[in-house]
Amino acid sequence: MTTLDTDTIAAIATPRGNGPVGIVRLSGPKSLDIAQLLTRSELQPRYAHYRSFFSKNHDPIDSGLAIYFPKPRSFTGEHVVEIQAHGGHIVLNSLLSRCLELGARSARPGEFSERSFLNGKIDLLQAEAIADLINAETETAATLATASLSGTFSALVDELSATLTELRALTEASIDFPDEDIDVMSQYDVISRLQECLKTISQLLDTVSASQRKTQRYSAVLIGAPNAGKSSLLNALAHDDVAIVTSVAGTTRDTLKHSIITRSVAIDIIDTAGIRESNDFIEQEGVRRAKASTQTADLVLNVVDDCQPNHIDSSWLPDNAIKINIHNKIDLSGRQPGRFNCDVAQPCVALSATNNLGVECLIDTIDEVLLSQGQHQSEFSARARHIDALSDAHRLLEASLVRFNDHNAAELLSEDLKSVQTAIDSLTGKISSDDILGEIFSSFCIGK
Ligand SMILES: Nc1nc2c(ncn2[C@@H]2O[C@H](COP(=O)(O)OP(=O)(O)OP(=O)(O)O)[C@@H](O)[C@H]2O)c(=O)[nH]1
Ligand SMILES: [Mg+2]
Repeated sequence: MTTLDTDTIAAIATPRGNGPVGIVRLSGPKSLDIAQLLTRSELQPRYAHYRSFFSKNHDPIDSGLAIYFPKPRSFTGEHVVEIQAHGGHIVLNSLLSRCLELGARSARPGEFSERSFLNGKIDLLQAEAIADLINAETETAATLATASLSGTFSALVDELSATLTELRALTEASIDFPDEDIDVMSQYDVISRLQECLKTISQLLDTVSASQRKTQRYSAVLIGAPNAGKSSLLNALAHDDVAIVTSVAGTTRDTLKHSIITRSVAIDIIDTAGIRESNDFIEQEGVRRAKASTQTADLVLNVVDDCQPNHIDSSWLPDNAIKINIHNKIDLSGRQPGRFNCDVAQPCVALSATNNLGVECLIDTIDEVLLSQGQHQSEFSARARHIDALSDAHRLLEASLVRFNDHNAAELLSEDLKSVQTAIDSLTGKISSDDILGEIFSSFCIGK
């Protein structure tokens, strides 16, 4: 991977399938030539030309807009042309094939963003934010990705990196001029400022972890006695008839997963077999699977029939399980839909799955319970890679301060600070191996 890549790349930049408009994007030195041959006309910079697009045999493939963005003021920093045509896959594939015939090559997934990064148009955090914005499943995830894309996260990281550069320089100065009258380290408060950096990294770690929690996909498992209405509730949450519902106790055997999007989170809801003692081997296996699924779930939705609230023995639940108690069938019991206090530690929601009463309140409660897990404010989108890099930086800086305290050796501190800065700079990609870059960009979609 290199910034000197001189290939011209092309890809369909709009989703697969048929739509009113589709875009083929070109980037690289031959983009303009290719587009001019395709349109058999001259293209002015930044002007939307309405043109016909021609095949090798001079037959029109389609007509639409061609826009030329000369380098460096383009998304990739290279010459870019966007061809907007009708969005049928035959048309777009014909246009792409023609661009390839004229000298472009097919872009790899994420290659446009990769070039944008390599040409210094965006940093790695912003490149990742583009992928996060495209893949956002909730409004929260999209808002956080937009903040990252605008550079909020990058600015904090760059500020931290600049401070570390300054403190490294001061540490080096104290090694180079040991006999000077002034003690550089104490005159410039190097150690206390490094302690401030440690605090900043720790706060950033909290923010990033909170962001990751907000954008992760959660799982919630429905448990309860047979016939409590677990499968009916899954169907109500899914707005679809995904699970079999009957009045026979023990209907559900397999665990059944369905994904829903609440206002703020994407969540897999897992329906399970009703918990009871049984001699039926198949039902026993269902109960075993129901219990096992609570071990990895983020949330337990404990469903009881409000007419006969026989709570199951739940001593097997993980100690730290986060639980919402759901009283179902209130159309029969007469209880009002919504939150009520049956236990201060766990929210209780009264609802009727089959009459769709109180289900919205349950969704709000799920959001509230899952999102209240993080005390810290999230401001931008974050990935495991960011948490790893910040954790590394924190660990290394903490250790280097301890070492300096023990040995008072500026040489050692200077070396240590180099590693801290490498970890911090890996976030924005100032220092990144080709392997890491390859891994990040290959997870993007083609055409981005
Ligand atoms: N009146 C009323 N009936 C309900 C409600 N929810 C579920 N039921 C009925 O209760 C019975 C059992 O519902 P299910 O959703 O299959 O219960 P389950 O907990 O999945 O049962 P198992 O799969 O056997 O563990 C069915 O006859 C449903 O129609 C409700 O809110 N009101
Ligand atoms: Mg069921």
